[in-house]
Amino acid sequence: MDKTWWKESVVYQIYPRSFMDSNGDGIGDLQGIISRLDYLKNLGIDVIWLSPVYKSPNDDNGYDISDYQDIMDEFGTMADWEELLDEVHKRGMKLIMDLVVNHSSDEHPWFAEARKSKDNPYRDYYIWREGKEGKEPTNWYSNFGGSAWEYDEATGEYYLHLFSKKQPDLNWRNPKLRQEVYKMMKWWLDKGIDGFRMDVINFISKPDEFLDGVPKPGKKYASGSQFYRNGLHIHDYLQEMNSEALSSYDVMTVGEMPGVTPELAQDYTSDERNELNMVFQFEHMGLDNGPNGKWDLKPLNLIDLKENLTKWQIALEEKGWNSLYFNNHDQPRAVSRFGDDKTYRVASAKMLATLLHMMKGTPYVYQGEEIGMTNIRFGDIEDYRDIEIMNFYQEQKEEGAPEEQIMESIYVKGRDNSRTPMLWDGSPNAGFTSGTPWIKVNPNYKDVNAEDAQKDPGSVYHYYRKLIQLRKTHEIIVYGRYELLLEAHPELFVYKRTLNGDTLLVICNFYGNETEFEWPDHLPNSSAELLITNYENNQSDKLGTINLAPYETRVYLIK
Ligand code: TEU
Ligand code: CA
Repeated sequence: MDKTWWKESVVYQIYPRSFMDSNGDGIGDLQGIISRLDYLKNLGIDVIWLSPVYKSPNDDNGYDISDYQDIMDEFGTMADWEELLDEVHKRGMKLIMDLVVNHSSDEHPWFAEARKSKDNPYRDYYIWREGKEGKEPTNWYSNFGGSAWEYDEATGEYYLHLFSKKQPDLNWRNPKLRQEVYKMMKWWLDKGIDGFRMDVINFISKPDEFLDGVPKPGKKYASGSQFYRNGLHIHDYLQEMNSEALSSYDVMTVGEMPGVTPELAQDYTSDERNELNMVFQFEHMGLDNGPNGKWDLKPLNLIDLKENLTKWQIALEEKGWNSLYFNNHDQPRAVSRFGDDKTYRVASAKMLATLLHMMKGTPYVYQGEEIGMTNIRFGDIEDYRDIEIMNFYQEQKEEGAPEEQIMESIYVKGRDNSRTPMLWDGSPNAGFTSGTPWIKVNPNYKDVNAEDAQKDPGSVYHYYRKLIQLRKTHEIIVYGRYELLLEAHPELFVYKRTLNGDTLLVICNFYGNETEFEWPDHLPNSSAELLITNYENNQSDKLGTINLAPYETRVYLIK
């Protein structure tokens, strides 16, 4: 397997709206990001992934783009962006941009043209169908609730939108559209960016024929995902994109792919196919979903997590490459979700970080994860901002669901959990803004903030720093072969990595109970060096039976 910079990197995701506000309007911006670059450099970050900063009416916080080649006014200007790229590069870091081309905004000039008439030259940039017996062309639901089709008066046809109705899906069957996208990509690549994260990129290939899905009992709409996820021409489009736009640049690509399987991921990411470098898979993010999807709450079973992550580690061992994440702007905070954000916030955040960063793949850190930021519980639905949350709330109300049940789902799974402002210090609004933030700040900012974390050697921040450093000094962390141990153990997640005769042993107590770990017979313990742990003074008891404290984690290097 080839060695490359993006395999050895740690990526940090910035959600610009919530990262740092420089001018007091309550909205994070590019100058704010620039002012915090030293913080990221000190953390050891190699690559920054910037969630969308393009012109957008912000129906979905920038994932609805009205101009792919300009900057959102609230975030600054193109000159600010150029300065950001420059400052990132000056510090020896790289910058990757979000590419959102499954859909545009309905305010994009292409769509404004397309909806004018059936024979408009841009009509075919989008997906239009006639109604079926006075109803939508298919019964598909949109990922944000309601129908995936919107009727457009002017021409009497429906357009497809897999997300909000302000996010019409682009028609990838149209070669003109594809060329526009590649041209736009090259325009950014020529500015010197270092790659793309591609939004729902495995949704771009739509079926030949639009057929109904099967609704769950009592529901009007059905999922159409079997028809558009990993669709018929997806590999052709990605290979074309690669040869037309990406292949002449040394950049990294990661495709966001709900519904991707390990087998498909091999195809998407294997070197010889020239598609993408990595994908974001979603299987591990669905392990705490009940049968009715993300809002249907179910506790995580550790055995499922071990089985799932191991399956991915093994599938992409020879072919392809994993991306490793527990957090992003669409997911609740991992420490609240899989750890204990009350009694063991610090210990469990460190354990989860260890579990992830010692696996084989490129780790992604989402802003605030490195200080152990937690979920929020706003009492009033008015304090939430996310379109997915708002639509869910309204739909549930209409169906007569009890308020407490709706709010509980939002508390546990809502996307705004990860979108509250970055907690920089203990001053009002946590140092994020001098004005009124666009979404409320997590009230725990006096206990959880970057300034205090940087001063405290025992903080989650310093632990991430160390994990990132270890990756740079031990090749085994990047390239070692993965193997799960104790697969049936109900409380421990233990695995090893091996490279050139060395072994890395990763021990994670996943719960808040003490438990024992027996040193495996096949591993010599005489030469075991403790590389990192979240508890003090436990080097001495490495032989034989190890007593693990709540959420304790240890990583040993055995030569
Ligand atoms: O998310 C894709 C996606 O599948 C989402 O529906 C995700 O599963 C959901 O937010 C979790 O409930 C991407 C972006 O990451 C997201 O922020 C956008 O809203 C979405 O695409 C549309 O662009
Ligand atoms: Ca601002």
